Amino acid sequence: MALPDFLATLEKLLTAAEDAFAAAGDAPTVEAARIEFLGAKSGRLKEAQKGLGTVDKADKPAAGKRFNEVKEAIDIAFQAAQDRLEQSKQTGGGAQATGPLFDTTLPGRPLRLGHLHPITQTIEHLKEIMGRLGFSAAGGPEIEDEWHNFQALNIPPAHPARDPLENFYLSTAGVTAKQPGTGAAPLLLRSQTSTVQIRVMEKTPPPVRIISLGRVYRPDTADATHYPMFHQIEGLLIDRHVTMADLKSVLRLFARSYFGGDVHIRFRPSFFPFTEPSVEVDMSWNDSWIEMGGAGMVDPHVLQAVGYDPEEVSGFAFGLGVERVCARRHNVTDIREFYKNDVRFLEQF
Ligand code: FA5
Repeated sequence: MALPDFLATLEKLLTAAEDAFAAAGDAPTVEAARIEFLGAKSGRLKEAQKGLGTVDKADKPAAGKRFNEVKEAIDIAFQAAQDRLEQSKQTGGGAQATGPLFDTTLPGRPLRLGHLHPITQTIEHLKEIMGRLGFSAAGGPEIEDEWHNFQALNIPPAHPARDPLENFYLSTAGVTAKQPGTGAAPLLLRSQTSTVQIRVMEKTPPPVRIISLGRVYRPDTADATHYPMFHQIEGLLIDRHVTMADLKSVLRLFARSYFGGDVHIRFRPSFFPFTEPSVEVDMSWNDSWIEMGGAGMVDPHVLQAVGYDPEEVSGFAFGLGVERVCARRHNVTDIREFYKNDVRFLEQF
């Protein structure tokens, strides 16, 4: 068969099939049209396919392509007829109408209201408590440079805390993460909110009395008390004649306000490069002790790094884990629960 004749046959077939499926108003008519055009044994499309075998070899690709297009178009027309029937059945337009699907007499469904995440609620609560003690909130970036995350905090280049395995260093355009201390200026996701101490002191002359609450990042394996992204509350007070007694008083007041009167607080000797002396802060509530964070008197090297005179002023700083504080208060035994996004857990707060 010549190509033009074959193509003309296909066009006629397509028009007839589309008309038949468009006109079919019920299931038996659609089925009859399906058998007529798409029937596997003697459907008209099958017949047309036989003609394809008689087209000249050189014209076969063009003929085959159009055949496939026509086949697809007829399939679509059939599918559209079926969908139309199904829809009319559901909206009551068809033979098997069962009444309106939407019952306007039913009461409305109540909207579910969300609420703040427990960690956000805790952050707001901690800000409010510390605000009453005269601390105002300050912030800093989560992507930090080594000066604010380490150097100004008296953590020298060779210090193990700067190890790439202990931090999330970033590689950005123009700044390459390199082995710390090799002269490049890498950026990293801040590993502690103590960075904000530096940023505030660089800009503000003493006295300073701030807290900073925010996200920090460490490549820690997640377990019941660790998560690679967590939140810290940092406190910093710089003034004349500040002592460890002030630190302990503030932390005790803070703990009492957050947990209630029956909380106990204890300091264990510790080490942080940016405080001297340094302590770990544990809190006990409902008979068990838990490490909440670190604290200490700001090291004179840090005061010097931001241009303060250590002979004139002194101060204390502390950094507590927000997830741990929140978990302790609400008897959550695994901080990973905060980040599973399980509504059954979250809606309890
Ligand atoms: C620090 O981060 C110091 N910057 C704290 C500090 C501030 C000391 C000011 C002195 C002066 P540390 O690494 O211990 O310290 O972390 C503080 C607290 O953060 C921990 O006690 C714990 O409550 C919490 N924390 C640490 N790592 C994780 C983690 N992976 N997941 C959840 N909480 C964590």
